[in-house]
Amino acid sequence: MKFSGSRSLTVVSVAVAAMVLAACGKKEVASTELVVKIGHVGPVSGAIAHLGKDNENGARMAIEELNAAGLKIGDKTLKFELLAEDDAADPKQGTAAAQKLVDAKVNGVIGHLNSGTTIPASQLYNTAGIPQISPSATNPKYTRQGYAGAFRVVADDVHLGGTLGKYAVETVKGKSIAVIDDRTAYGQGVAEEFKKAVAAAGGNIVGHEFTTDKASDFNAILTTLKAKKPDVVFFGGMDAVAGPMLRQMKSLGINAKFMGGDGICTAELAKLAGDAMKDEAVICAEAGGVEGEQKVGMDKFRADFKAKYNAEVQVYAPYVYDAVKVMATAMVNAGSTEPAKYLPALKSINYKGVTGNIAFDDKGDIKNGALTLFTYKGGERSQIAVIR
Ligand code: ABU
Repeated sequence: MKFSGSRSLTVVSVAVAAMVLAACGKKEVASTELVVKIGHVGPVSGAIAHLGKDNENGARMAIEELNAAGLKIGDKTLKFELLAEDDAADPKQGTAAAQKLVDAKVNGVIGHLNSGTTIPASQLYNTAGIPQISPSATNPKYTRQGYAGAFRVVADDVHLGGTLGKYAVETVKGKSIAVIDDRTAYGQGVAEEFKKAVAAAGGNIVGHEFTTDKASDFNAILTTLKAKKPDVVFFGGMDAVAGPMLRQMKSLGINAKFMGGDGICTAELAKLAGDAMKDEAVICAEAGGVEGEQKVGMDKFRADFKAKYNAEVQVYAPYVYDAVKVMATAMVNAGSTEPAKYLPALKSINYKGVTGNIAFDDKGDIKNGALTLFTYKGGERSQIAVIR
């Protein structure tokens, strides 16, 4: 683990020594800026570009606010710059994007969006000694590799799949439960955790079929599952696949409840599924959530985001926003933007964000992480419950 070395060349301390030659005489007014490079990576191209843009906009919003606030370390004003990269949700493109950020000597990284890109990229950031906060990758492996600089501000798939599996049996009263996953690090992982929880709750898995994150034709696997008469179908994957899958389930006359994790729990899912999404037929979970007084901050964030980008929050923009602010707060608390110096402050952060309180456990996972269960009514996400 390498968290040493000077960033005097890398954290570009720009001495903007403004030589103001006042008319009344030569007077030098020195103003200094410390440029802080924050990398962000998500898929802003491809099938889930709407989710990557959602995340990236969350980062932009935080960066603009930080710069407007004029944070200081000593006599230097922090000037945050966003270096935004596209990984197209592809692991190889993810590591290429990570290498670009390492080469640019960023002070920290927020991302990636997908577990399948976050996990391989984390190895590069760890070797380079660059702290990374994922706002949305939920595969547990990410924070279980022993990397001192890997953090996550959402709950993981053990929590997500486990809660949904129990809910499918105990609340939805599923008697014959089918599973489909897209074979990604996220989809496969959350599906396995779901199955474990179904079994622990005494439920019956009647079939498990597989697809990919690029597939659009599910007739063969859905026909196989239809023969097993499922009353619940759980999908481990993202909304871009879930939408067409729901349409094809309708065409085949499969009336099962459709469940999934945070990857399907988006504002976009209703549009992707069209008239195949009946009210309360889909149940999903976001890997975070706020209740009571904390909802005020989240509601304000959503309204501000909509006003700024003319778009609803998909899922994780608020978590990205908080992750950027958490990193900046750690820098200010440490009095340094050098990764090795602000890392201890990041580890011990206690930050009140729009997504709730953020503090990390020994692995870098959020402490006391929440989940929010949602269904859809009239094409809108509708909250069922926040669960801890
Ligand atoms: N957590 C769902 C989407 C991102 C991922 O973990 O792949």
